[in-house]
Amino acid sequence: MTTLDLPTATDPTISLVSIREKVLAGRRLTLEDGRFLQAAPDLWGVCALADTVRKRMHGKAAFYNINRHLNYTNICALSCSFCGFFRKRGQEGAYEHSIEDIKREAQLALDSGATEMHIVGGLHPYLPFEYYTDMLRAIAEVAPGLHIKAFTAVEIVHLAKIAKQYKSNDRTAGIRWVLNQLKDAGLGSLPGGGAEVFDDRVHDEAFKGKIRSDVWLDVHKVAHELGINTNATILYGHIERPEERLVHMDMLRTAQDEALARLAYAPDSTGAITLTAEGAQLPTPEMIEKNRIKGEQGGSGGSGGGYFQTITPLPFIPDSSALEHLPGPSGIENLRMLAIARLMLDNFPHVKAFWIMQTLPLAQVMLECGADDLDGTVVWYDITKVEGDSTHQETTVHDLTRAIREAGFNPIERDTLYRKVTRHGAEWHV
Ligand code: V47
Repeated sequence: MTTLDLPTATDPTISLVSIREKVLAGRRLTLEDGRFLQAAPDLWGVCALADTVRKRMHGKAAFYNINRHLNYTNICALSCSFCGFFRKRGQEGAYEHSIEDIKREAQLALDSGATEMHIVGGLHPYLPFEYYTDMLRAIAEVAPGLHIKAFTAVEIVHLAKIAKQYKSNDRTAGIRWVLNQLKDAGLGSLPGGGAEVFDDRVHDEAFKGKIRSDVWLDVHKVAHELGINTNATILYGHIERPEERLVHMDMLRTAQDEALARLAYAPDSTGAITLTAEGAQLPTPEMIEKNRIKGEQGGSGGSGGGYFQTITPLPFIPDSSALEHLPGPSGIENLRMLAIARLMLDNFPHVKAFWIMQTLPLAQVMLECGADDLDGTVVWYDITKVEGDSTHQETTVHDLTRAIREAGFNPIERDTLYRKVTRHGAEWHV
């Protein structure tokens, strides 16, 4: 797709005015509304609508966290054409971190006051299953208060396979087994990566060999049933079509309806659960905890408390990938995509402008277009690099909060579960 290859909405009754009426009434937007938003010449009108929704959910709050990303290996059995990160074993630049390396990172995270470690890596063909549980236990030992958000759905399925627990006739059994093992070892939540675009054509052209949408959604569903919160992403601006982005968002929206229904939310007459309607209550950590306990006790009305917290639209970064010849999405397209994600995903509490991929200046503008979260201090990030060659990509709390204030919002430090963090010197609590 190029930025010029925009769809045209076919329903002449749809306009920004009709969509605004729906948004104000807290009614769910249709795919046809989405098509209109993708093509609407008035980008700032689209952003203003997304901003209305964001304000209704979060007021002037804009979230960030003190975190550390860790990519434990770039060795990967897959060769996705959008990815410039993977290496083959023995290839120049290939690496895998030892448990000792990871312990050192956890200590550095602890020393810097981080509340979260975000850990993902390639699908390493030889590391044993114990490497992953040892990694989690080692981090929990060094830094017991640190929330470990780790492993995309793609890695979870890979782990089920290397542990010989994955059966194609009952794949959720293997997924559940892995998630239970990881949870016991200290896993706190799942990041949203690996979703790419939920479409078989795009899958076969750009990430063949990776799990498909049904399996990605299964992993998140099982996590939710186990009371594990997760995130979601969409990787856009490469070979996908605008329509495929909308279908992807619609599939996430349906999966979130199911997760929230397990949290005892009442769907409206259309079956939709919109958190963006007047009076809609965001799932609170207390509610999640209550449902988790209920689920563990096998009580009625809640079989577990997990749900999707955040959607992060990821703009395709072409550098060093097999799709390097493509331009990648423009800043304007990034703003529109983020605004549409806010408007279509009415049952997602948070929309993240991941500053590493969007750049901090654009992420700052995105706070006016539907984003309420910027991710965190990050420190090291190997998967993509927008500026420079080093994978040291760190920002400070000072720079994050300044960016937020300058945009007219109140910076709120959150933990991974979006609880407000309060600090007293080196101590913090939620
Ligand atoms: O899974 C890989 C994507 C993801 C490229 O859950 C690329 O809070 C753009 O998922 N251009 C990892 N994207 C990042 C991710 C994430 C980031 C921040 C926060 C959260 C969260 C999740 O990055 C991968 C893949 O989908 N990716 N290559 C690329 N060239």
